[in-house]
Amino acid sequence: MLNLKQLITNIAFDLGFDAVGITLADDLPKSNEHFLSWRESGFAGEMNYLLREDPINAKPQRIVPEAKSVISLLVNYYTEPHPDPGSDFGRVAAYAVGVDYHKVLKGKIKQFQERIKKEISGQFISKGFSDSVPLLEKSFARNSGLGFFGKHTLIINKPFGSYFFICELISDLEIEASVEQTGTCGKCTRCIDICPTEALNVGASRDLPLLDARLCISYLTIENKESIPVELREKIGEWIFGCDLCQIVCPYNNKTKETTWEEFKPKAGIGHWLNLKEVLSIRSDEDFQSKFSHTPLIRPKRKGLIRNAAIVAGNRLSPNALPELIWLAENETDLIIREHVLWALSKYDD
Ligand code: B12
Ligand code: SF4
Ligand code: SF4
Repeated sequence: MLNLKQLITNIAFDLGFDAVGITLADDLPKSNEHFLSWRESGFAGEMNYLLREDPINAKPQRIVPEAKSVISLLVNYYTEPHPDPGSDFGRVAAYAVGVDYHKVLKGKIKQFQERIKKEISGQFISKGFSDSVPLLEKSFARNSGLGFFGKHTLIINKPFGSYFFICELISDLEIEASVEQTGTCGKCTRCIDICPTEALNVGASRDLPLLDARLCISYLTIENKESIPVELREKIGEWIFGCDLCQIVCPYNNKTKETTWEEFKPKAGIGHWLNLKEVLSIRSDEDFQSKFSHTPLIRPKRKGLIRNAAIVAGNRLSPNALPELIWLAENETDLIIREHVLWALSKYDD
């Protein structure tokens, strides 16, 4: 007869999850302290969901009061990037090339809950999610034996590298905990050195870096709803949505295999490169919704994505984007879009 841990592991693999690990649903006082000091330094920027007065991020029993365990699940999203099609295109981070993972994983975690219920022939209390609850998902994934913290602050798993999503099921099931995975970056500092905005160079020690989200291209192009500081615009380079530079240079990602999840492949979504002219010519929120609502690119809304496209067009001096930039400079009423469009046009004159 299978024990509960084996049973749950088998169900997870059967549903297509790439790795599974378990940890106790206890508070993490050290992580909590680290999190509080990180945000007190201002590094959380304007991400309100990280700024709540009474943070529960290191306290799973604040999410499920009866919780005994956290099951962490890993989903590989990596697909080989397509070669750069040239200066008329902007690059999309690998996690966003397919269908919106929030939607896909919500359904899959529900199936996971239902399968467990069926196989243990009984009820249990649980909450499952990915990136939608204020829990320190990386700390719990590490404690579940799914990997270790890299200096880019992401979790690295042997053999998957770091291109994966983390999901959790917090429940009242008592399950034997997994053994933590050992691993370290050693003397490597490639991610810190490649980061164009020095977002990983803000801590007291390069051995335990902190990330200043306000400098990270991922934050600037996705989470930030306002103007992008002028001094950072050129550093954004070709990235229209998110950034992968600190993962691209990481030796742990050298042997990463392509995802088996069809939903995360480029043909299921908008792919690795976006045509700048096409983005800049989206005239209404409805038009934007119909193009992007099935993808993670919905998050910055029309305003944010056009802002990003203007920056990339200015950085790459895209010939095809130029007429659209001129049209927007003459007709667009949104002040943030206008400001970035004028900045982009000034680059063509340099
Ligand atoms: C806010 C957020 C962001 C912010 C801030 C990122 C950050 N590093 O904190 C921004 C917008 C910049 C961002 C960017 C990205 N994100 Co994000 N993000 C989150 C989110 C919602 C919360 C993270 C958080 O609480 N940060 C606050 C800091 C203080 O917490 P922390 O990093 O966990 O801090 C702990 C460690 O520092 C730790 N620690 C302990 N020991 C050690 C040892 C070392 C060496 C280090 C460095 C740290 C460390 O102590 C802290 C407290 O526990 C999580 C989902 C979630 N709920 O966890 C996804 C999440 C972290 N993001 C994810 C992804 C995929 C990305 C991007 C790759 C997307 C992209 N391509 O553009 C980038 C990567 C940028 C980077 N280098 O981190 C994945 C990461 C998966 C993985 N392999 O680890 C997550 C887990 C989402 C998910 N469910 O899959 N993200
Ligand atoms: S995602 Fe890009 S900007 Fe953010 S820390 Fe990594 S390299 Fe720097
Ligand atoms: S690039 Fe080097 S320092 Fe950065 S996470 Fe990978 S191994 Fe660690």
